[in-house]
Amino acid sequence: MDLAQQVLAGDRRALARLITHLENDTPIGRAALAALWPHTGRAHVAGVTGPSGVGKSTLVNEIAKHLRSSPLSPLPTGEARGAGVRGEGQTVAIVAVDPTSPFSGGAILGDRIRMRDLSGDPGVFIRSMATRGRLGGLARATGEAVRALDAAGFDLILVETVGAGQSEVEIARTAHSVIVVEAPGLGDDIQAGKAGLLEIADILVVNKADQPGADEAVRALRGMLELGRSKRDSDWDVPVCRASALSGQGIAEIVQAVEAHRAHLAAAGQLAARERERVVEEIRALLSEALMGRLMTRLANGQFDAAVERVLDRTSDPRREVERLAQET
Ligand SMILES: Nc1nc2c(ncn2[C@@H]2O[C@H](COP(=O)(O)OP(=O)(O)O)[C@@H](O)[C@H]2O)c(=O)[nH]1
Ligand SMILES: [Mg+2]
Repeated sequence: MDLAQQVLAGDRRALARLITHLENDTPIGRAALAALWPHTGRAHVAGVTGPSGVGKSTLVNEIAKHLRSSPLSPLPTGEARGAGVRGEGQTVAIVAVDPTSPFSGGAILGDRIRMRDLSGDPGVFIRSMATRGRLGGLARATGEAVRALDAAGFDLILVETVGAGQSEVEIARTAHSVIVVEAPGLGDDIQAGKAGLLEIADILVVNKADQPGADEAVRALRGMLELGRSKRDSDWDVPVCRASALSGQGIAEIVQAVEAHRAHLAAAGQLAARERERVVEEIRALLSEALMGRLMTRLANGQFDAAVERVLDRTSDPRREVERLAQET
């Protein structure tokens, strides 16, 4: 059996290996993903984003636990899914995109410890994506890992990203449902508003509701929503949920909100629209990576560096140099 067949057969170690191949963009990874492509498009993908420390990892952990213990949830599409992942409850994959260096690794280690109580359950798969150099590559690798998990038959894929920086907002945006998490006491302003996260939110969560200031945070978010900050889908009323992930409170409501959002997307024909948006983003990202790669290999030795020097010594400007470089190849 090749890697793709192993993944389809429910082999978790093969799945982990495949994701490493996708991270490193190897020919084996590319071939396996191509073979898996016809099996993708069935999972529901939920992005979980927000500032660092608001409790996103704790929350996704609790959501997974909740789904594993509630077998009658309506989220699955009903078709027979990939072999080997059927169990009680829905199957859940968690992809944590961590912006910290793979060498500092602190947050990843913390996540591993927190998620330990889910390990051993074959219906849950947890993966931290390492940032190797450029964020553009990370967005591609994350998108591809999500497709691999989709083909492997997971019903729900939760993608955790820190909501800072354009690339990470992009990763979150390619989900079917975007959950933006806030916590009280992060300062006077709602962080999500500043980071442009409210615009992409389908569901808002004020986590750490056990801490003072939760009511104010909920009120502030509602106020911002009334000002029309969420324009992505005018037919969907963005719910503001309160949660205390540490104690598991409010998790059921969040799961219900995701299910309601999925049902809304399906009824409104929006699932197909979002799937199209995802594919557009995927092709766009791959195309720019491919074109950039091709351009860089075609440039004569030193041409790029010479352009940098000309811009630095002010005899030229960046745009002029880009036009020149693009023309010369
Ligand atoms: N008081 C309180 N602390 C929480 C809650 N949820 C998470 N935390 C804590 O907040 C810290 C950051 O949580 P984490 O899930 O790593 O946040 P992330 O950076 O958004 O993924 C950890 O120490 C958690 O134990 C909550 O509901 N209430
Ligand atoms: Mg985290």
